[in-house]
Amino acid sequence: MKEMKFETKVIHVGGEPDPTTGAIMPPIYQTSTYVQSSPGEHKGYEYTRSHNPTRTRLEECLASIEGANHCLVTASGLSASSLIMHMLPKGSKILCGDDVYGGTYRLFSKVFPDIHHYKFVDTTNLKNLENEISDFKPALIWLETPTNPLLKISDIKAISDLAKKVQALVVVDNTFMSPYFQNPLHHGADMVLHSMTKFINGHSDVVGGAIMMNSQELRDKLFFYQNAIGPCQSPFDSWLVLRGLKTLAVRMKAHEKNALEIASYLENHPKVEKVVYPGLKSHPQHDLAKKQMKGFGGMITFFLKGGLSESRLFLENVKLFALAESLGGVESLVDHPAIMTHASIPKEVRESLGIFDNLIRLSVGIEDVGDLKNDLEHALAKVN
Ligand code: P1T
Repeated sequence: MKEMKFETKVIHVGGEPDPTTGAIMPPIYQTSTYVQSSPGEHKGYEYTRSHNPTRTRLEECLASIEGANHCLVTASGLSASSLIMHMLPKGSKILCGDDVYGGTYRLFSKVFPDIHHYKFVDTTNLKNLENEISDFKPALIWLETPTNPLLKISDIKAISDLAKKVQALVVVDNTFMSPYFQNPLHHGADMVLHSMTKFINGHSDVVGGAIMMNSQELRDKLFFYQNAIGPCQSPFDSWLVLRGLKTLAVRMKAHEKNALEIASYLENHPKVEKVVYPGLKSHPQHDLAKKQMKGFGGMITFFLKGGLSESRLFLENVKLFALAESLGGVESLVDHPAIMTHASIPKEVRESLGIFDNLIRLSVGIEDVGDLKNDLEHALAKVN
C-alpha cells in the first residue's frame, strides 16, 4: 500500500481497533504496573514510568507524522528539553538561538550551566553562525524556528550542513509549526522537539512533550534518561493527545487561514507599528519560510504604537482573545511576553532582542475570523 497522507496518518496510525473488544478508540491503559507470569516474563510492559500502551500508540502516530523512526513522549515540553541536556556528556557546548521560549532560556541559563556551556547567538545570520560554529565547536545546536516570540526563521538545512562539519547534533524545537507545517528531520536535523501542550494536542487541556529522531542510538540514550529520571506522561493525558491529534491537519489549516487574514488586517491598522508573521511579504525571511515550511502557522507577533500603558489598555479590552500564557489551542489567546512568558529573560537581554513592552503575541484560534477581527478592532479602539 502507498504511504498514507498526513490527514490519514493522524487518524489511523496507532489507532487500530482494540484487539480484545474491537473498541474503535484506543483504551486508556490507566495502570501503573503489569502482571508478570514469571520474573522477567511479561508482554513487553513492566511499569508505566517506562512504557504504557496508550503512550506507545501516541508515540507511533507522532513518529509517523514527523517522518521519524522513533518518538518519545514526555511529561512536558521542558522535560523533553531537559532529557536532551541530560543525555549530553558533562561539559558539552551548546550553541542556542538567541530568541527562544522564556522557559527554555531559563533552563539553559539557570539550571544546566553547572553542567554544560551555553552560548546564545542569532542563528538567522548564517555567515555569523558559521564563524561561531568554527570558534565555539558546539556538541549541539539548538534551534527554535520560527522563534517564540519574534518568529525569526533559521535555515535548518544550511545549519545542519554546517553542524555536520564539526559533528554537532542539531535539535529543532518545532512547536510553533507542528509536524503539519514543518518536518525538520527532512532538512537534516537530528532531533525534533515539541511542546505537545500546544498545537499537537490543540485543546489547552494537557501538558506534554515529544522528541522525534531517526537514530536508534539517540532514542535509546534518551529513553535511558527518561526512565531513570521519570518525566513520563500519564496514560489519560496521552489518550487526550491522541484524541486531539486526529484533527491536527484541519486545525492547522484553519489556524493559518485566520492568521493570514488577521496579520494583513493588523498590518494596515493605524495603531499598529509593525506586524511579524512568516506569511507576510514584509517578513524578513518570507522566502525561507516558503521554502522550508509547508505553511505559516497560527502565531502572530505585533508591536503597538506606544508602550506598556497602551499594551495594557489593549490586553484588558480583548474579549474573545483570552489573555493567557500558552498557545496552539482552538481558542484564540493573547500574550504579553515581556511580563508573562518571557519574564525570566533579563530585561536588557530581552530588549536587545527586540522584545519590548509594546510587543503582543497572538495565538490565532479557529473561531470565525470576522468575530476575531471585531474583537481586535474593539480593543484597539480603546488604545489612546
Ligand atoms: O510548557 P511546556 O509543555 O513545558 O513546553 C515548553 C515550550 C517549549 N518550546 C516552545 C517553543 C514553547 O513555546 C514552550 C512553552 N511555551 C509557552 C508556555 C508559551 O506561552 O510560550
